[in-house]
Amino acid sequence: MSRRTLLPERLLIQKVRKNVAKNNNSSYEASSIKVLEGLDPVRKRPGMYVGSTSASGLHHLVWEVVDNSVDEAMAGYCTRIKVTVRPDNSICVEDNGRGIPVARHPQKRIPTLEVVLTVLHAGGKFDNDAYKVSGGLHGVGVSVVNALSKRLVARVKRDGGIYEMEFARGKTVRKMERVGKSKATGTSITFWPDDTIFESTIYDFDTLHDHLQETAFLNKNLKITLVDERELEPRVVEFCYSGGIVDFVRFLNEEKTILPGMDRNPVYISGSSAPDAPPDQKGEVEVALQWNTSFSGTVMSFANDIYTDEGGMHLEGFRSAITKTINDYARSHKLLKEKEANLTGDDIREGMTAVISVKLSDPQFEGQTKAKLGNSYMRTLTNKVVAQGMAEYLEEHPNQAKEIFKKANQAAKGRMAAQKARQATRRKGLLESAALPGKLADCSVRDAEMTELFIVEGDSAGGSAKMARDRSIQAVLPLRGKILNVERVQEHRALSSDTITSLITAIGTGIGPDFDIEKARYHKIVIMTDADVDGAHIRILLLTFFYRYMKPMIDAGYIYVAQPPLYQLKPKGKKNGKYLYTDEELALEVAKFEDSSKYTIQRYKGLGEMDPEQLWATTMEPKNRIMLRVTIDDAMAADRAVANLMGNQVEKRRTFIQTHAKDVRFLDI
Ligand code: 0RA
Repeated sequence: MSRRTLLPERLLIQKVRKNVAKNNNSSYEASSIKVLEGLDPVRKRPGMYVGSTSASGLHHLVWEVVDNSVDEAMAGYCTRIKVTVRPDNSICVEDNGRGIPVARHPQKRIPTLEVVLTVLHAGGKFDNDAYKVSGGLHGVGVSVVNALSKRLVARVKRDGGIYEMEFARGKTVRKMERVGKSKATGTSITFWPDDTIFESTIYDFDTLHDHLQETAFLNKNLKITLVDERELEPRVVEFCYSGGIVDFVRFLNEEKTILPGMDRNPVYISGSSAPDAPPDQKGEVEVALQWNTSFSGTVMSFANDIYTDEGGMHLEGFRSAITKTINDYARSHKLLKEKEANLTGDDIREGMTAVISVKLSDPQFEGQTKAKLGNSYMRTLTNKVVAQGMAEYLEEHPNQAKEIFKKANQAAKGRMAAQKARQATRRKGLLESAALPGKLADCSVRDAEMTELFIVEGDSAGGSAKMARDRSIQAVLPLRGKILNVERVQEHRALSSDTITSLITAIGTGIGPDFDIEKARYHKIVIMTDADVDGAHIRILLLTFFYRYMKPMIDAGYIYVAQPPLYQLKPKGKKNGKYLYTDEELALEVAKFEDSSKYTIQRYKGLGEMDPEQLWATTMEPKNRIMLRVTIDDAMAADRAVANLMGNQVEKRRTFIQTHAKDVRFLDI
């Protein structure tokens, strides 16, 4: 998810982490909170503070408030966080931390609670030795949430009392008052996102679920509850992981088969900088990893709980340590013969699931989406900690070490076979656009930005699509039969499949080390399959193919799913009917008639049942059609979905496809 831009300070409380709390005995006091600016800039340029005014920005409000509670947990004062979605789409975040201070702020002469919520960049001591998150939208402060909410109610239990205060669009509308007594402490923030700012103010359960679960994995023993009260029967989920990232790795591997002979428990390694390291070189490293039998790897890295989608120094250090220790072990134990080449990092990471979580005082986030950790000393530290921990693990677990080596060695063989296959196919020109597949009905325009490739199932649908299309900008590639499940075969096998090679050739980018998005022959690749279970299956296989071999195409937003209508409803005596795309739409339309003698319904089982004019008008004509853009928003969810669908657990796959065949949400669109 690209959700960060560089912001100078963490506002409310900086990301204070365990190591930090130790060095920093003085607690926050009202007087240490510095006042910088008012909230107008936030309402003027919300995108600068929460990334966007679309769904991602809307959800960001929740992450912001939750982050503050998590900070309380990290500082050792909070054990529970509860997030509730109310029926009116307001959000309530409650914690049992110390509570935001309510004492009068010495400079502002108003309650600190009010300062914290109405003043931008009012945070705890970011002016001296505090550890902070210097990048990201993370840590912009609850005042930003206040500014972007049409209403916000803060409730604090502290100093023996319960205090309440209310705001509207960042302005105080009810002064802080003591409304009761309590021996407990904690903060609850309820906010109603401003619908004049956000495109939509409807929260998505799955997005909240996945993010909060991830937060719980990264904060061992922290109990996070999510309650969705928008349905008749509230949905309640609770996350609390005593194993932290070890549980995270277990979870990521849940649908997969652990490498036989391996321990059920993931490998866990942790360490930190020397006690006498200078403050700007301090850090903590934690990793958990485990191998499964699949042919792809998943490595997720975090810095101060922020997902570093673009990797960075910690990831580099991790990778080189794993590659080196496994090669060293294989050499010294004669698993690798003298003449044999080293295993590559890719070989070793095939089937490896890993979570890396580092904590550091002053993280620098770089890269296109500010999701790449830039502090170079974290490479050295991560490398050192992981190399030492992994070497120890291998020495202590010789059987497991052998299994890991065997898996990587097979990957190496597969890689060499794939290289040969690629060379052979290249020699034959199979993946080059010069030899476009015979079945491809190409378009005449050559400017990729304007053109579209429709991938359809079978020759009959292919025939209709070819007749229906605008041949200047729309190309059609019919695929015969099922496409190979690329999750379950190695690349050289995939390259021996005609269907796969014709896809690669038609698209023009190549794959693997040869992949080049600049060579894409179309900027819209549209998967157009029948609206039945077979069609859903083919769509999922194609998505897996794109996910595994052409992920940048998904990231670039080039992959789409066409939405052909399911029904046509014709009122009696009328020539033209209405196309309907879902069962719900059909039910709504049918309800408008007195009885069933007043209309007829035609159900389209496949694209082949539509005549070309209908197919054009409903599904292919740019100005009328509905297409869904495929995006991978969340690496964790995507990987699990693909594993669920494509892994080797046939039963699970069948039920998943049956329940989700028509559910577009799982596509993460
Ligand atoms: C400033 C200072 C202190 C705590 C907090 C803010 C605080 C903020 C939030 C936001 C959500 N939950 C929160 N819990 C605490 C420290 C106060 C002290 O020293 O007692």
